[in-house]
Amino acid sequence: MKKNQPIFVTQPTLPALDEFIPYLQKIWDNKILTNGGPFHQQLEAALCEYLGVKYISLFTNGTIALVTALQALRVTGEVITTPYSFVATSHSLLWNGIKPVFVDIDPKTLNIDAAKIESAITPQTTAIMPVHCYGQPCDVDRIQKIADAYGLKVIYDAAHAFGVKYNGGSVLNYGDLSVLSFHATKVFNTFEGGAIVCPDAKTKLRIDHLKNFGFVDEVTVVAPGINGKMSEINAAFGLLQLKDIDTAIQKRKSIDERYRHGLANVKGVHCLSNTGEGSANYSYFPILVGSGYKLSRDALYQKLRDNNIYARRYFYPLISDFSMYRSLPSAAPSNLPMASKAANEVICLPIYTALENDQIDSVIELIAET
Ligand code: T4K
Repeated sequence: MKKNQPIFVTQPTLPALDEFIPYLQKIWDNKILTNGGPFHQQLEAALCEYLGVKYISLFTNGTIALVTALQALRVTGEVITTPYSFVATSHSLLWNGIKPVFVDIDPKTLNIDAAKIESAITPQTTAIMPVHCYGQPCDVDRIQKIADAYGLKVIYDAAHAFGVKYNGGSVLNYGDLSVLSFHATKVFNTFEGGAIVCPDAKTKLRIDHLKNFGFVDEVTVVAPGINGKMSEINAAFGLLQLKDIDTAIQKRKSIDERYRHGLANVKGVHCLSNTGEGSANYSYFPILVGSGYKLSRDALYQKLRDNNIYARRYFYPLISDFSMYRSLPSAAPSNLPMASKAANEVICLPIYTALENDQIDSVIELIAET
């Protein structure tokens, strides 16, 4: 192990620098830097094929993609969502003048509890925004049934769900739209980046207009769009990354297995179960530190830090605990007991392709030692 080197919760997978040079050379040669250039188009096509989805629109990041997805479907009023996520999920609602309504999570998957959605629906509800947290698929069939029964849109925050399968197909094909993040900390990254996955050409066209200020042609603007375009340099990096994505996911799988094996007998530590073989992307390795463990969650978090291991408490605090959400009736901790418990128990352990076995073992040893 590289001594005294900090171990972060994640680190981007970077291809060899000289492999990127030919891509840069092409950008320099043709001088198209952004606005839907050739690499942008190639990456959209390559991702549709790799992910098994019909249409994809690339974005500058996942947050602008979420904001635009809501615009694309003209969502207003109230949207039912989870408090157990990164703030960008709910922030995208506030940026659209929409009121988030928080629903508690399922303690097994830490995703929105589909059984609790119906009782949160009001005449103002127009959509549901669930999150495939850590890449675990939501209860997509049940959520769709509820949406159909009440005429609601479903926009999945699929920031963690790159390449995740459900029932043999991409989980990104569920709901009206799915939104990906390609941030540096994600399984597949373009430095910064994101995308909206959509089922038909008409919706893609609307999304493409919205991410380009609403321009349809040189003189026609059809909507108050935003600048959400991915640049050529990010798209080129994505194309290069995609070549090795399967190897990267396999490496993550082996880290996941090593942690599970090493932590199996540690009292009070629970590893979340993965969904069926071949469907996970191993984007995070969350553990829940329960009352049966010898230290509090925060004491363990600090102990890891003291040993140069920068694990993270994703997702603590809950979104509903931040000042801009706290006064919403649905943000009351009594409405969100399972989410509150998870937020108080979770630690995401380091997982990334360059992590070495002795580094994983040192994390396990620190957690397991008595
Ligand atoms: N929805 C969900 C469910 C999300 O999780 C996210 C983003 C979004 C929507 C929004 O998507 P984007 O707009 O971001 O595309 C990170 C990421 O910034 C964020 O993308 C991610 N979720 C969130 C869960 O984590 P921080 O503030 O915790 O990241 P940071 O900078 O502390 O990085 C964590 C560790 O990663 C560092 O300790 C070291 C390592 N790192 C980080 C960066 C940025 C690197 O090694 N290299 C790097 O370039 O938010």
